[in-house]
Amino acid sequence: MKLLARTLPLIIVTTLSSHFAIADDKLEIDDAWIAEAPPVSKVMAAYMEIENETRQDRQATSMQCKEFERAEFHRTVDKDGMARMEHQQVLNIPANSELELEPGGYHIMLFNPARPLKAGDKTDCSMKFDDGTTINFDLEIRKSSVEDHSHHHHH
Ligand SMILES: [Cu+2]
Repeated sequence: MKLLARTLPLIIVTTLSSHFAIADDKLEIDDAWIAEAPPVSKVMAAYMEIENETRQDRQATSMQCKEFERAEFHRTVDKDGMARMEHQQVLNIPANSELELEPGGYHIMLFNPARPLKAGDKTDCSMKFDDGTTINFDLEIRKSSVEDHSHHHHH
């Protein structure tokens, strides 16, 4: 007598995808604020942390605020002892890292406020990214603890 051995088809259910929950893959903006400026100021500087918790490099491509005509990405660089601002087309935030916008480094330049903004005020803003993500957030006006004269010579 012969026993017929049969191999049952092995069904492998792939559950790999559940290890990469979309909920943890995200971009975030924290601690967003504008340094208070004299009421006559046409230009204000904004700072924040942009966190990229995704596994891909991201670029912030544009920003808009309700009470400002336009926003630009800037970086303050030291050239021959002089603080100068360079306009940046985009802000790069590498995968699994964060970009800190702070006085003396990367910042957002906000032009032509619709009204004088003072410490404690807030304005609605949104930032767009290269993958199509838009993040809405509040910018809070705060008294700046850091002397930053670099914006006085803005053209
Ligand atoms: Cu600037």
